[in-house]
Amino acid sequence: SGGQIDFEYDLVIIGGGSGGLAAAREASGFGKKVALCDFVVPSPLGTKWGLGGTCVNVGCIPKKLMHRASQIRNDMSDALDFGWEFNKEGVAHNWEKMVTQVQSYIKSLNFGYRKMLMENNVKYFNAFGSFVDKHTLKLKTDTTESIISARNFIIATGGRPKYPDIPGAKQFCITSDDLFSMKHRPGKVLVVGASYVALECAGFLNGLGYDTSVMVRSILLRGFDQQMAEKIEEHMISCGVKFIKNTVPTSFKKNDKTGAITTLGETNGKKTFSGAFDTILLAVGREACTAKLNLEGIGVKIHPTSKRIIVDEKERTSVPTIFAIGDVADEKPELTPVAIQAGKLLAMRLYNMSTQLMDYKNVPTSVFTPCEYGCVGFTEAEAITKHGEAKIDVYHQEFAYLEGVITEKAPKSYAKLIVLKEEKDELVIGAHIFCPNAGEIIQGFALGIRMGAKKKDFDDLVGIHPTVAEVFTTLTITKSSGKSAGATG
Ligand code: FAD
Ligand code: NA7
Repeated sequence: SGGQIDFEYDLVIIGGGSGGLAAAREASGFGKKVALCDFVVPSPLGTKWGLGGTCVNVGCIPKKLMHRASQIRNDMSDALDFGWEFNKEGVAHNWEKMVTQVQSYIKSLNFGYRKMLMENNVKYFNAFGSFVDKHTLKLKTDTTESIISARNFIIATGGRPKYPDIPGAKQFCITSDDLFSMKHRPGKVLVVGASYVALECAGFLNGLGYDTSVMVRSILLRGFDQQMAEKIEEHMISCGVKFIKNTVPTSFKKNDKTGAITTLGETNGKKTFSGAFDTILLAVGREACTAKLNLEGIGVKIHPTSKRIIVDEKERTSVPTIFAIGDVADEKPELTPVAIQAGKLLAMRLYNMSTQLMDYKNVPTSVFTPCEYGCVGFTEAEAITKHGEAKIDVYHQEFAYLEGVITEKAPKSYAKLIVLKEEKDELVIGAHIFCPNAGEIIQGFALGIRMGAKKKDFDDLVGIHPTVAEVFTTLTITKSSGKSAGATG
């Protein structure tokens, strides 16, 4: 009727990760006929996993659990300072046991997502999707091929680790896709790259007792506040992580007798590095999964260099019936809660007459290095670029948190608030904290900043004593005053 074509599904979602699963659940809740396909192409070394996408299988979840595993080592050393008595020599870590425990939890999550789709009447295909035309998708498994049609599609295919074009890279090196299920102990490790993924993995590997070096091409944590990145580096060095700066790898060669991988590296075209490692973890960025979807064939535009899908504020691609969310969408923060929120709001706009757009501003985030870093809003450099140096100020303080004062190895913590001076009571446009559990702390303050909190609101807020978070209620020293913000002890 009315010239409407019948499609098998109202909505088909390509990719069963954070964003795809959230959109599927929400859309089916509005009584729509929904299908979702998810397929994990094995890593070059053959690693694969179940339903749930990057976060669940090879991202946030195993990463955070291994971060915790490594922190327990610090807790044990702190324990001695707090009067616990045990034989330190008798303490050892069993990598295989940790991996088994983490992987068995992941399996339970994979099962939970299968169940969730079933309970919500979402048809699940364990198949790789690619477009035939704007309304038709080809589904391919290792042995079968089929076709389904839908009125609308959401592309939520995420990304996968990049490999540098260097001899031996794909043959001998692992990425985060392989690390969390690796059956044997890592041994002596080289991490290549300085993104948060690189630093988090280096942090927990070192914490678990493995000799760990990080090869850095330029700066640490591009895109993050650079003063905070320096604090992370300083603390990681104090924990024993080695940094090989201004160096890129040029080749990886495996010694078949010893199993060691010899790595050569160079600085400005000159050979400057040679070292042998048991494990080389490449963490040089991620590549959006757009190449095999036949996007050019149906007119969905991707960004020429990032290869990510260009979307408007409604997550609409250049083909108006096709949407893209999560890591595959261009210029969006690559974070699980961002993908989930975008998927949920998109389904509500499609099927529940909502007009609410995803707000990509003031998304808090945390870097789970040995001492964590949490932030929301502008970095100092971004604030200066956007508003000019004269209009901003920074309240800051270095501090020793109470739990660390009687232990030997506590990191020096640091907090800062970036404010717009011209606004009455000074609008807070960025909050940064480097301390244990920074992620837990910044989450709550992000609400304040989203709601337009002023510096005066932070000052009027009564702290909880003694906590780390209370530092945000007592900041009085500005950078412009030139006064020292060093810890007073
Ligand atoms: P994904 O979760 O990647 O899901 C995409 C799915 O689509 C995958 O299952 C993929 O196999 C599948 N797929 C791809 N192409 C096709 C196709 N053609 N057909 C069928 N299926 C296909 N974020 C945080 O918020 N906090 C963290 O602490 C954090 N830590 C991370 C640590 C690591 C090591 C990594 C790598 C990432 C981390 N992230 C973290 C980022 C987070 O994992 C991603 O932002 C999030 O998973 C993106 O969700 P998505 O739905 O866009 O894609
Ligand atoms: P990013 O942010 O893309 O960073 C990749 C890192 O790897 C970065 O440190 C790069 O150094 C480094 N890199 C890239 N190519 C090479 C080569 N060939 N050799 C050595 N080092 C290299 O990483 P992610 O994709 O993991 O992060 C995704 C998002 O998370 C991103 O949007 C961030 O905002 C947070 P560089 O700084 O370019 O010199």
